[in-house]
Formats: sequence, C-alpha cells, structure tokens
Amino acid sequence: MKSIFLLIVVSLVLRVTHLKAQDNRPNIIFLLSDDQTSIATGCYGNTQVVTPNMDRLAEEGVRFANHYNTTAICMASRSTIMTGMYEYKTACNFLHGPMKPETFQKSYPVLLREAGYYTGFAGKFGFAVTDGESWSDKTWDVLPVKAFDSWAGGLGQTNYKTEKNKYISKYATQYPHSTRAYGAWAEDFMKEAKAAGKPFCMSISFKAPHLPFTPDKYFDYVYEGKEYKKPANYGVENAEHLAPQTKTGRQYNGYEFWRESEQSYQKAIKNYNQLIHGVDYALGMIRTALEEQGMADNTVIIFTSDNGYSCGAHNFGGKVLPYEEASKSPLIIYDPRAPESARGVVRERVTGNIDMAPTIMNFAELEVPAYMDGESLQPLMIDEDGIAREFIGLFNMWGNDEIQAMSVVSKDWKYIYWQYEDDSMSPTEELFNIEKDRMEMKNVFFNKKNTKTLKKMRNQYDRQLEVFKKDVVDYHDYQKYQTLFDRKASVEQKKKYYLDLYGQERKN
Ligand SMILES: [Ca+2]
Repeated sequence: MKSIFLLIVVSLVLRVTHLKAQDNRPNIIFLLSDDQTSIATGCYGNTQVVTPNMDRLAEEGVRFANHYNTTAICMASRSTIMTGMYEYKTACNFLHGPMKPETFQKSYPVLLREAGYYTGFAGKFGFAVTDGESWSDKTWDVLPVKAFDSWAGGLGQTNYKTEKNKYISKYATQYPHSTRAYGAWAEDFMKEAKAAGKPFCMSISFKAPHLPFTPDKYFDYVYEGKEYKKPANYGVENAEHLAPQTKTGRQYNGYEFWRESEQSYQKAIKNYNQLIHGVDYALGMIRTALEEQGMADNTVIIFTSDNGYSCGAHNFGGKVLPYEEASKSPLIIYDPRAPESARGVVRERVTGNIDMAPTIMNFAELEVPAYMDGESLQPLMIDEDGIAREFIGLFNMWGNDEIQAMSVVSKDWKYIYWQYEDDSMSPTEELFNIEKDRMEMKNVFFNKKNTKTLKKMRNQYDRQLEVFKKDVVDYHDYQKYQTLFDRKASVEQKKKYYLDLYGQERKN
C-alpha cells in the first residue's frame, strides 16, 4: 500500500514537473492607450510626431493599417476588447449599463488565468462589472480586482498624477506622471510572474492621451517650439458635405479648443502628442525590462488604443463618430517567434477591437470561443489572406440621438447610415472611397459611377443588421436599434423609440 502511494506521489510530481517544463506558451503583453488616433503615430505616416518605440515595434512586427474600434468610446470599446464581442452583446456603455459578471467571465483575462496564465492589470479599467443597474465609477466594488493575480487598476478615469492612484503611488517619487509609473509597474510585474513560474498575460491601459491634456513635463523638450501643420480636413468649412446629423451634439459643438485660435490648436495638439510620446517611452521601458528579465524572445506585444480622436478634423472634437480619425487606432503586433513574413509588414485588411480577445486566446494556444465576434489575427500576421474578412461593422449607440448610427467599412469603402430623422433632417447615407479619399472630403453617394459599390455596401450593412438582430441582448436598452438602424423602418416605427428615449414626443 505504502509503495503504491509513493508511486502515485512520484508520478504526480513527475507530471507537474513535466507540465511545467512543457509550458513554453508565450507571455502576452497587451498595451492600450486611451483616445489615440492612428494618424498620431509616426509609423502611420505622421512626420510631425516622435514615437520611436511604436515605430520600432512596427518594424519588427506587423502594423495593421486599417484598424477600427467597432464602438469608438472608452467604456464600450474596453468591454469589446476584453470579451471579443460587439457592444450589443457586452451590453456595456455609458447610457446603457455596466457589464454583467457572467459576461466578464467570458473575457480573455479570466480565460487565460483559468488556463494557467499569471495575469495582471494596470491602469484605467474603464467599465463597471456588476449585476446592479446603476453604478458609480467612484467605488472599487464594480472593478474585478480579484479576477487578476496582480492588480494595479484605478477608479473611473484614473489620474495622471501617480500619487493619486492607490496601486501605483509607490512609484510617485521617481515617476510623478502615471504613464511612466505604469512602465515601472510592468517591470515589477514581470519579476512577479517569473517567480510564479507561469507564462504571463499583462494588460496595461494607459490614461494617456485622454483629456485633460496634461503631459509629463519630463518630455517638454520633445516638441518644444514646434508648430504643427493641420490636416487637409481640418475645420468647419470641411464639414459641409457631411450629414446634418453629424453637426449636432458635443463632437461638433464642443471641444472649442481645437478651433478657438491658432494658439489653442497648437497647444492642444502639442500636449496630445506629448502624452502619446509618454506612452511610447513606457513601451520602451517595458521592452528594456523584458530583455533584462530574459523574456523578450518569448513575449508577444500587442499595442493599440480604445478609440481614435478627431483633433479638429471636419470641425469635430472627441471620438464616437465613424469617421477615420475618431474610429481608427494604431494596432501593432509583435511576435518574436514569428516567421519573416510577419516582420516589418503592413496589413491592409480591416481589423477591429473585436479581434483583440480572439488573438490573445490564439497566442495562449487556447480555442477561440464561438461567442467571440472577432477573429484571431495571427494568420493575418503571416499572410494578407490569412483571414477572409472584407467588412466590419461600426456602431454608435451613445450620445445624442442624432449621432447614433451604424456603418460598414472595408479597406477601400465606408458606408454610413445616419438613421435619425425629425422635421429638420432625414435619414442620410454617406459613401466614402476611403482608399482614394482618406480624409473623407467627398461623399460619393450621389455619384452614379458608384451604383454597384453602393449596392454592395448597402447589402453588407443589411447583413450586419441581421447579425445584430440575431445576437442583440434583451436588456440595457439595445433592442430599439433593430428598428432604428433598419434602413427600411418607417418613421412611425422609429417614433416609438424616440418617445422611449425622451419620455415625450420627438423634439420637433
Ligand atoms: Ca478612449
């Protein structure tokens, strides 16, 4: 009996040792900036910014030229990133509600931890996880602190001052600005993970370059005395061709600092770029730490942002809109183990924030769950035809009624259906040939030459809506979009929902 027991113990020990020796799955680092439009990045063709570490990551890995946030606002995008699901399935956004705990159980950090990864999170988590209908972002109980092995996340929007963030305040003396403090935290996390003897998955969500634009003074020298040239689509005069729906709400009427004066524009764009430079520096800190820990050869790095930023394009500030500046972010993936075909290459195929969780699952050698709407981008890294997708859907279900809209985009074309109507405006369709007109200066919807393309894009839109109708959750006020986004819905059908929204008849 004794010897049988001994045999079992020995075989168990051997098995554990064997498993440990076999676990050479890569470490995964997921870095998310906040409100970084793709064009604010050097490797995306901007010669006015200094982002050497992002550029180097692209030179050594894969840069995705057409990466969209399927909902271009923090809370919804972060929910999508973690779960791989569209907003109408996460049911999580400002104005709608928090994420249910059972939905969070489907997120990549939870799944990777269950699969033996050592997991960590730092920065702006940005959405609430609770069964409650109302929540406050000032309380810790809506943050899944215990779902991670190591947690350094902050409340609500977090703070640029390191000392104001409970879990990273110990770095405040050396790094008073939180962006570099997250770089320091990353180094400590790697040591911790190494000691745990497991592959790690580290997610850092920087606050930068989100408002308020208060960059790290340490980088004041980088853009000192610099005058920025504005893009060709800057300003109100370049919004004439756009739908009336877009010229409502805070994106068009707020964020005055982008247009108040030359001086206010220069100040805003400099601070915005300087905040991004800080993130770039932190990326450099993280790569150095990886080398020092001897982990660089087996660590995948994914860098992206939760939404873009308009920066005055077409007179818009903020994000939310389906236009290029607001909905597109950089996406760079570096896998040190990848073949030559995934080194220093650019992929044109459309990708989205829905692809982040599936890609991470794939890197962790786990099956991508069927409920995830995105696809793993690993095959696309190796080959432009690695995934078959041609279109992706974009949704805005936040903000004033007028700007809530659905769109579809391919690498060459974008179709937007502005559904809102009242006595002053009708539903408006926009078609942009973004391959030739990246600035979206011409709505070619009325051009007969594009009849075939328009038909194709409308079909894609309708197909996307069918998927929406099939999958949409029945809570948090998402059902109404089945009707509102329907190109064929009548005013009468839509009216009911405007009534629900305002508790009264439509404004006009
Ligand atoms: Ca954001």
